[in-house]
Amino acid sequence: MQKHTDTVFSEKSLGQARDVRMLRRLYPFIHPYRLLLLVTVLLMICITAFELAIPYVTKIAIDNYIVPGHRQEDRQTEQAERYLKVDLSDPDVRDIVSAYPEKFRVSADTAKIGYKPLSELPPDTIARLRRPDMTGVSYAAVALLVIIFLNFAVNFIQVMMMEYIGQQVMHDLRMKLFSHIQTLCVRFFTHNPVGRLVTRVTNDIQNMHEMLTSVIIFVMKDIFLLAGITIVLFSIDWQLSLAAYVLFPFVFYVAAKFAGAAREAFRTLRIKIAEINSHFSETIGGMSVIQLFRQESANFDTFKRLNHEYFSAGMQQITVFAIFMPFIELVSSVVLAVVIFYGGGSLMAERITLGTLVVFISYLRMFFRPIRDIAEKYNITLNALSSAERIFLILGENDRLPEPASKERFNMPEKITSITLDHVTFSYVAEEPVLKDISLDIRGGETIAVVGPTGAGKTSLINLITRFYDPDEGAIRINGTDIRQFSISDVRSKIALVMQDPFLFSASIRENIFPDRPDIGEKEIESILENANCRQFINRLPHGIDTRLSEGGISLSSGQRQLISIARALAHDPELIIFDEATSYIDSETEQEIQTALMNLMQSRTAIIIAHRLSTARIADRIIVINHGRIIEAGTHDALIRQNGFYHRLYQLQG
Ligand code: TTP
Ligand code: MG
Repeated sequence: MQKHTDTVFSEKSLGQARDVRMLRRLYPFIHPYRLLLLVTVLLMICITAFELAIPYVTKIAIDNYIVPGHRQEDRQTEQAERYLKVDLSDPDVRDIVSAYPEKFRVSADTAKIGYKPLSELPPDTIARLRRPDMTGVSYAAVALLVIIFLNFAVNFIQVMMMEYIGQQVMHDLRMKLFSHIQTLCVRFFTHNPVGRLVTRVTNDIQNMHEMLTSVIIFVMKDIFLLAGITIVLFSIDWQLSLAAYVLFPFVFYVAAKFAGAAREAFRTLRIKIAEINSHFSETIGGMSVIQLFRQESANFDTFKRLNHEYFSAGMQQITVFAIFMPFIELVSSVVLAVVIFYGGGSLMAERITLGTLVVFISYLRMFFRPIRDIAEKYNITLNALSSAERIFLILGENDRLPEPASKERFNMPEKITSITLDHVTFSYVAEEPVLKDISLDIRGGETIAVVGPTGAGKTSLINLITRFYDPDEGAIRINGTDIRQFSISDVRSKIALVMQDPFLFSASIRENIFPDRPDIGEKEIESILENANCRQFINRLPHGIDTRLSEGGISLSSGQRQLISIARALAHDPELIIFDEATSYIDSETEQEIQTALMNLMQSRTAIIIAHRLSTARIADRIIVINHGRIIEAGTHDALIRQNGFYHRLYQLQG
């Protein structure tokens, strides 16, 4: 039998998230929404186009209407001077032109006037001459408004769709994770603390959601935007673009360095918070021990150290960002300065238009925003990737007991006639067997008591019969068939287990006793409660059987919890009863109640009773004494007493 390797999902073993592979594993969850996702990507391309259009419309407004330049035509005659061209088909314009003949140069159906003579005209005349430009500017303004409105609308739709996809994917992932965790075997849960698993299903999924909705799609948008800006700038003026982009290799170099440092800082932070978490949950779990042994201040010192380390790690991370952000700010200013210097020169040399300079400045401002954002998103991404890694580690976890293939599966017999343990050896940890070569035959209807000192392996024996674990060697047979050849669920359907420390759910007592029988009649309930000796104390509770138990059934004593657990077993009506007696102190009255309830439960059933009190053991047909994982004595109470061995000594000790 192979030994399972212990799978412990600690923080330290993680780290270099294999980013791309992680996304590939996420893909099956995105797959059902791929069409929707495609639409959001298309919408995002629209949004990018709108954002790119805004400065471009400004450029058109400036170059065509606000500062229209017609100068080449007059180059040969005089030094370069800018002219306004007016249309003579407009009668008002014709009147103005004839009023100032010395200022205009008329040719065919247009007239030109230099900006200098134009500025000497009365304002209302200027306004009249420039009316077509004014109209153009209005069109540009309307176009801008339309673009902005469309951008807003498309943005809204895109965000809604993206969020929808994100929520859906996380919803599915959470379901998958939950149902997967439910199938894992008990061994897995002894290795993985509750807190950690809870974090997987809640926090880690949330982290991935953030990445999905705010990173992937926005990073795509950023990339589109950066590419779009680059293309537009180079097509407008490649020389000025070159000047603007000269610093970029350097920016990318620094960004890569930053990424490395940020990842390192992030990893440390992650480890530290995990340490704080586990320390905290341990403190809460062991609060009574800590308080009893007055360990508060020592415990606090440990926390103080961890907290301080976390603080330092946080500061380190902040420092990395605090350097990167202003650095990008600085570079963007330098690039702007270069553009203003070089572009300003080009403008004065009339190599480029004012609109071109303005559009360069606006685009470059837009250009640096995504770069700065990418830094922020990098953080979210790192977070999400390590969350994803841990989620997929659990999803990849297959620590289950093997189930027989349906073809080879045996049908569970209606009646249990025998339970056989055949040379069973078992260990939780390799090379440290807790059960050694146990052989035992239990006939149907027989009551067996198992006694032995603490740690002898009694509970472990039960763990094998209920198939929480499989033996390393040997076999357990029901009616001669290895229980590994039945389906686990079939085996368990025949068994009721009253645990040493019964777990009750935070639901009403009714739901705890009859979890799968909501339509059970009052009469049957009465008889089960009566047989389980629960009637009395349940009647004393504020809402009787409908009293809700707080989490873990803390509001009941351990004796009462065992009684409820016996009622649960009775309601289940099993073939085989396994009863693990509570080790905690129970007053003799409750003990008596439990014992009679147990007798009722065992009637005409096969029963294995782990007895800590020899008075309980006495009710059995046969007593098995276990010590250090071996059966050392077996027989009836009287026979064992006569044998004068281990059992006899136990008996004397308990007086
Ligand atoms: P148990 O089988 O729990 O011993 P027990 O039930 O006889 O003891 P008690 O009377 O106190 O209830 O444990 C046997 C050994 O197996 C012991 O060394 C602890 C170890 N063990 C594990 O390692 N993992 C487990 O999940 C259990 C139940 C026990
Ligand atoms: Mg035990």
